[in-house]
Amino acid sequence: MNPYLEALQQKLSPSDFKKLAAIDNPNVHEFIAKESDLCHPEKIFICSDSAEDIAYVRKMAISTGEEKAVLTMEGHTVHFDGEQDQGRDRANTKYLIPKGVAFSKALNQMDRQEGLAEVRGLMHGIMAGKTMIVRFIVLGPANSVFSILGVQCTDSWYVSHSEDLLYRAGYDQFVKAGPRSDFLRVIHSAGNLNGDMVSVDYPKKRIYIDHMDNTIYSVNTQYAGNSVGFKKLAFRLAIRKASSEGWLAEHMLLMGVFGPDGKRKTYFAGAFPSACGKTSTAMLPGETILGDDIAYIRDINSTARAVNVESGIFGIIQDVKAKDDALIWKVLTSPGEIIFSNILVKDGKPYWLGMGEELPKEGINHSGVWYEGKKDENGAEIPAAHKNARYAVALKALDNCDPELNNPAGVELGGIMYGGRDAKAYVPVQQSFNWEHGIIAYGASLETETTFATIGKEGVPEINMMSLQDFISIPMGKNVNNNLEFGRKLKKQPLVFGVNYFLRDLNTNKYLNTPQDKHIWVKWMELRVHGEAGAIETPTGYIPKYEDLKKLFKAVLKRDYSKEDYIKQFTIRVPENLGKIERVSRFYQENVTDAPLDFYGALYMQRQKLLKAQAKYGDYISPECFAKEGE
Ligand code: SPV
Ligand code: MN
Repeated sequence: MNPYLEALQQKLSPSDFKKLAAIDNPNVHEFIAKESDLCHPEKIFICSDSAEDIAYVRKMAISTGEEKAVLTMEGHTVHFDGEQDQGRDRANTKYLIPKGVAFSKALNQMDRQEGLAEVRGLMHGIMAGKTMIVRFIVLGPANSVFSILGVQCTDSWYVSHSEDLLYRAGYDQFVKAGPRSDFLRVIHSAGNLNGDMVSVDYPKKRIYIDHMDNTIYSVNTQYAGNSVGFKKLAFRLAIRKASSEGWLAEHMLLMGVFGPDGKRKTYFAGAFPSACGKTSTAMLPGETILGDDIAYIRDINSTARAVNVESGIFGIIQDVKAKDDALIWKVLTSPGEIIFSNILVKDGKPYWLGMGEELPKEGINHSGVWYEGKKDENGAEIPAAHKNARYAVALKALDNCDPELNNPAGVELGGIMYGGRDAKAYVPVQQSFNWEHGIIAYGASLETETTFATIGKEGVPEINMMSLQDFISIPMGKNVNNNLEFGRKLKKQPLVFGVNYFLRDLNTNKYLNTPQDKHIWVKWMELRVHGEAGAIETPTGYIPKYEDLKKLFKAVLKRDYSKEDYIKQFTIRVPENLGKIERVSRFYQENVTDAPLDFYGALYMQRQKLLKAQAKYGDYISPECFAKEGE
């Protein structure tokens, strides 16, 4: 027996000891022993992913009160996070950087030794009297070139239960793998909890990423984006692994889109910052969903193939309505395993903002007993439910879950889309001139506004490179270059599209599209992949022809699409686009020392094209001007 296993024996029941000993990997035992030494749990529970162990995790989440079984529907529970713990915490999430290593300035970072001392100091003895739960997960389908193994130690039954809904079980994979060290490690503690089982030490919340040891530390937080280690935390480590091995780890949805015959299916990946339409795109009615958050993409036989890293959805519930979101509505209102978070509960029923029903005037929410008009400690009114209230559910609960979800070879990508909250510049959908142009002008130049998914002010415009800004763990220029290189090696490159669901009228400030319109854009992309729709060349990319969209609007949404709407939506706004290029260039010049030359070259080209068009047609150019040029 290795010394780590021996040291752990006293904290393990005989059956837990047996489960851990079956994993013939001293590196695993060492990690658990080290974290047990640090956190001093009273007991350690090893989850072997058996039905019995999984049921036990769920039972404990409820019996400890981390999840409340107050909802009438079978399988539904609710978890509440603290008022200061309702989103990903950018300020307290930092990379630990060894001395002498350079990292892009825009990335939150600190000295590794100092960070380790601080966070390990905060975690010292933090699990006294509690159980440390050990979970084994495989990211991506099992037995696949995509698979990455991960271990998490946590004292939260809620976190552990969430992982059952969101990830593929990995215990057997660890048993099979034998001794190896290339697995991701996460150590999490919710810290001190109040009577409602909510983390209270939020001033001491820390999420630190130590890539030297492939380890993530997360403490004094429960919000899943900060605590479910296999989500955005392991993602940061996967980005580094991908970078060193020549593949891509992306903040992307994966979906299947049917062709006009209803049979041909083409797969798309899509990068959107949080709360910018990623999940609702992946769930478009009549299409199939493979994933809504994180994808790994590899070059396999010179084609781009992708898998969903996860197997569930941690989705925003605000604005989910019976009429517009029939698929997920059905899941959320039927029996089955779901963890709701930060919603309002009244008489055993869940309520959320924008659900299309009148909300009760009182109930239980993240603030405890809630009543209309209740104020927080700063005097601000507490809404019935939090904007970032969510649900966790396994993908297999959805009727339109794609059958390839667990295919070890992934799916071949026909196209990739990038979209942010861009009120002013980009048209609703456009296709890049080529791979490089798409990666640079749509991906690396992605601009958006901050949303409620992260703690802090909403609506602040920012650059969010490939929607990865919060997660990127390698120098930013290197990331751009990795993407460029990845595509250059492919024989069959996915087409690259830019989408913008948030374009507003410059005069009235009203949105120019309805949320349903995104369905038309993806259907147009599908036709483009198969050469079945034309396009008009503009300075920023190829845009759709009116006639094609008109047909699609009629066929898919049963709506008439007016020429007037088309012209408003697809007018090229030269001053706004020049402004975008300027902001993007400035951001990269100030923050990114290693941006490839191609990056500035592509922006320069786009600027020249815009200036040339401006000289000829003025500031706001109807798509019809460009259509005529092409004739
Ligand atoms: C996001 O905010 O991008 C999410 C939710 O997908 S989480 O990262 O878990 O906060
Ligand atoms: Mn996300």
